Amino acid sequence: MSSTASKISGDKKTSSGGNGSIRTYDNYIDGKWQKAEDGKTFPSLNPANNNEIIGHFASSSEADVDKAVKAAAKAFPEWKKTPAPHRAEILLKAAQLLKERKEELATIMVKEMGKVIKEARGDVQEAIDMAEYMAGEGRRLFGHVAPSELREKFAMAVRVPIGVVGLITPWNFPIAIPSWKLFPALVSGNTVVLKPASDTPLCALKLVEIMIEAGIPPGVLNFITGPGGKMGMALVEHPLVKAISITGSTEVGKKVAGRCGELMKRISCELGGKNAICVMDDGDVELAAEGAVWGAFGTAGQRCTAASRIIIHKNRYEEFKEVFLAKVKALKLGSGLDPKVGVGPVINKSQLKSINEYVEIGQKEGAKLLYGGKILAGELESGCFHEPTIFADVKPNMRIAQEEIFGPVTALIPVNSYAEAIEVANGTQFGLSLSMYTQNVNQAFRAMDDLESGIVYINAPTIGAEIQLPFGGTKQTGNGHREAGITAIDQFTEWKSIYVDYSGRLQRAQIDLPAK
Ligand code: UN1
Repeated sequence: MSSTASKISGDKKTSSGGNGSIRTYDNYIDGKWQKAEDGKTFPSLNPANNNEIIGHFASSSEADVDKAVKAAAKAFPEWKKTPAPHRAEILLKAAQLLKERKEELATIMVKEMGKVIKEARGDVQEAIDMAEYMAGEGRRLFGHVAPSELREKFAMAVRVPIGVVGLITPWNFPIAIPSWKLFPALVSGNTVVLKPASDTPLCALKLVEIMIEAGIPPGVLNFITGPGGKMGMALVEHPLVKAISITGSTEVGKKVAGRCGELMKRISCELGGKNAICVMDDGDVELAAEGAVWGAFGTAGQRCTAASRIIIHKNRYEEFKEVFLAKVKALKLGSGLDPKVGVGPVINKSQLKSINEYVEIGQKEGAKLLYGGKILAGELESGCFHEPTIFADVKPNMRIAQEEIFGPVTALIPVNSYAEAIEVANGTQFGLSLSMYTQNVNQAFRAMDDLESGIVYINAPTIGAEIQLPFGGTKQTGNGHREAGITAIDQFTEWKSIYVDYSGRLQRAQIDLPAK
């Protein structure tokens, strides 16, 4: 499949801000790079140094959303008819290109999003994995065949695409999460309007460039940048958009889901988490502390699955605290491009402020600030750096143990028993990822039953999901859908049940019963 689309995004401009040349990037609609209708742009900043502008991006409005959706609707009939194995070839080619550009993309990601370089490589790798997995789906997309209750009648159920789907993606996994939505949506035969987070438009744009190079036909993938709330709702409201998939905050997700409910549109939400690691009295404390550092402070705690609570059996509490604290003290904070750095900046100044407000809230609630708590001043002040922060002696009902902070802050909660650990772990409005460290096989299996979350880890932290398994959560974390794995296809397909009667006579189901 070939596309006549331009592979180069946007145009070049020279800034007057002393940063050298800063590019302006456009929307990609109907196979063409184009400016927002009203010509407005917004900057994307480097979170490690807000004086550095990564690029300027189209600040789109409803008119651009409308154009993108119409282009996707126009492209849908042909894309739907394109055999799935051919659709999949584009994903396989995209996987190849992602592999070739892994280092380049990871470096862009560190500059635009802030995560440390190793993790940025992992983010790109996750998109490669997803592209390869979903390319395989092109030769599966299994439906089912069931026996008919009547003779000479064939019964089957097949998957069909939904139509134009709107994908609203977050900044914390700025290539991986768009890929979780984009690849299954495309291989299933939908056409797409992708609206990435305003903090990380360049990462998503780079993925779009790869899709163009891989041969995605005009109109099948449209890309628009701009203010989240307004454009997100314009996508939801547009009558030609048939489904929305969103990853974001619970507050925004509920609003979008509510409106989709009224409009009878398919909606899949992946929202907040308040994930916990439980360390039991028979747990390996050294291993658990190592896992907790990674779970709580990886991606500066900005994962939906971040371990923002660590629930510890009282018999191991002091020991865990000591080992954990020593490891956290050894973490280096700084630019993610420095390979020695373990914790990078958080995404922007407003997140930085909101994270730091939780430090105050925790102290007012009576939790003990064991370590960190401050926004970095001095040399790193132009960036958004927050110290890794540990609260000790936290009570399960405190706000810092109930609300999603989305930053490098974790709460140590002592408990008296396995039963109490489970009660505390399950005792929030969320249900994304829960983990338990125990050496007791019976207790491990019991925990797999008892932990109420979409993802459970045993002897591993709350992060580290692989793309071939469903990803998502229970309770207020989502609305029952799952991303990744085979379940991703469910988000983006409708079932069509088909009966073929080749008997040549009228046969009536439920009525023409076999003679007794
Ligand atoms: C997220 O938590 O926001 O499971 C996504 C992980 C990654 C994806 C995380 N594979 O840690």
